[in-house]
Amino acid sequence: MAILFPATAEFIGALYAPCRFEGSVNDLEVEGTVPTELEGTFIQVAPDPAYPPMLANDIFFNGDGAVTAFRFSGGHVDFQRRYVETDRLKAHRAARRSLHGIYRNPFTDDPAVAGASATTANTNVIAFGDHLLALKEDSLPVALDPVTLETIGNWDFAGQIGDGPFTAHPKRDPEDGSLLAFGYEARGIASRDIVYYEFDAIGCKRRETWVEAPYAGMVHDFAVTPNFVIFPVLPATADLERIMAGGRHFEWQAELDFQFGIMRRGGDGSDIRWLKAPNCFQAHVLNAFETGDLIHLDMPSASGNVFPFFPEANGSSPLAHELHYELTRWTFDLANPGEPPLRTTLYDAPCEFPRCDERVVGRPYRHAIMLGCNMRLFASERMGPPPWQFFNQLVRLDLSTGLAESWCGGDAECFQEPTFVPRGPSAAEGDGFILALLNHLESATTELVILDTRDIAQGPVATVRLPLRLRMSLHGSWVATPPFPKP
Ligand code: V55
Ligand code: FE
Repeated sequence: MAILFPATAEFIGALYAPCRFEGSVNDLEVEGTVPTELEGTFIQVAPDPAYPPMLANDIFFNGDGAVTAFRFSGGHVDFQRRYVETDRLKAHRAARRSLHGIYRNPFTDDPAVAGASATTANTNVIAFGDHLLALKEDSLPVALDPVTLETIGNWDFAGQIGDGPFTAHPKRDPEDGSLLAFGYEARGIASRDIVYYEFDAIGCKRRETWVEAPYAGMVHDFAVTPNFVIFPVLPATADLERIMAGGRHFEWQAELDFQFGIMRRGGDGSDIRWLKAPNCFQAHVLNAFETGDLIHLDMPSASGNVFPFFPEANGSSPLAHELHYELTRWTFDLANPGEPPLRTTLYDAPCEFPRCDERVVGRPYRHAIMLGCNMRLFASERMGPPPWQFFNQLVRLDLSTGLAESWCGGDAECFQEPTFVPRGPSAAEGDGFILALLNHLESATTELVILDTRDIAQGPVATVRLPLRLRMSLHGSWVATPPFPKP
């Protein structure tokens, strides 16, 4: 019996063919010189389906989480990759096949896994307390051993939170190391409930606040400032009847406003205020900050749906080139609560995977890094149209001047999310290094490039070669040594 992944766009090519490798490779090849300031681990996670889909096809967001760690020491880099052994993956391995149907629809799953945790743990991985936490927004985090990457299990913060959803984009408060997070659809599939959590630096829950969103839209990321949190609710909505009938979890609503929920961190949630913006697509938060009565929120935005796998009810979704993309600043005036947010453009070109220096989360700040896409730099005459989620530019934007510097990875290459590492504990904001995986579409190889923020246009100061290709991933972070030793 043949056992094959489908030859659909979701499973082929240098970005999307499953990788499925687990293991380690010590002392990777290095071109150039790895800065010795880099002492620590770059961790990230990719959706990487371990088994062909149970149904005919599947979307990128539904793959099993595979965590990669690059351990840096003394100019050397070791590589380690391991699947998160979720309850879902364990069940698939026992059956030697997938038992789950479509994305976040338990009504399409094999009855053998009914009621079990279905997390794929595939969206982000962070260090918190004694563990790494692999995150998927519909489920609890999954705790991993930081040294071996072995899976410990679903993580409810030692019983302090219920078995519910938990965002893949929690924030660390740079002031005290506390972890701020939330879950949406928090009282069941398609519910409008959002739960907000704060944990202190050692994981003791200090707040749990419940609010209701105006509609059951996706809330992929959020923003925090010293006094407020903001929930951006996307007009991609869940509907229980549709899901129970075996339909998609999310459907794009082209007539629905985008909504921002602004809530005081210290309150009971009753002060939450919902502000509308015209229909648009925004998933990731670069940063947010307060100045007096104003709150500023910076997010890449697109003029319409960028998730073709969550189309409108009639099945349609715009083509990528039909949309306008930019980095947007939304300014909310707390002194004029009736006013719609003021919209300004910070960078007028396609951009995604925005990151700031994590030491300025929630504070006034100056530097952004992100991925861009410039199709004039892409060899479409050789390559044809690029695959979904294609980024050939690394961009560093100075928000104080509006000036952007960039480096293009090549005429047929795609970056994965960049991560910023400060040059040292007392480095100025944004001064340090950028780490990013770079996939070469023609040779189907992957490298880890390291750029110096003082001159990114010159290209990498070091290129770390890998003896295997890595699948397109989502998010990750830098964990400085100490705390985690080398295996
Ligand atoms: C996103 C990714 C997800 C998901 C929901 O990028 C939203 C947005 C990788 O999974 O489940
Ligand atoms: Fe994300």
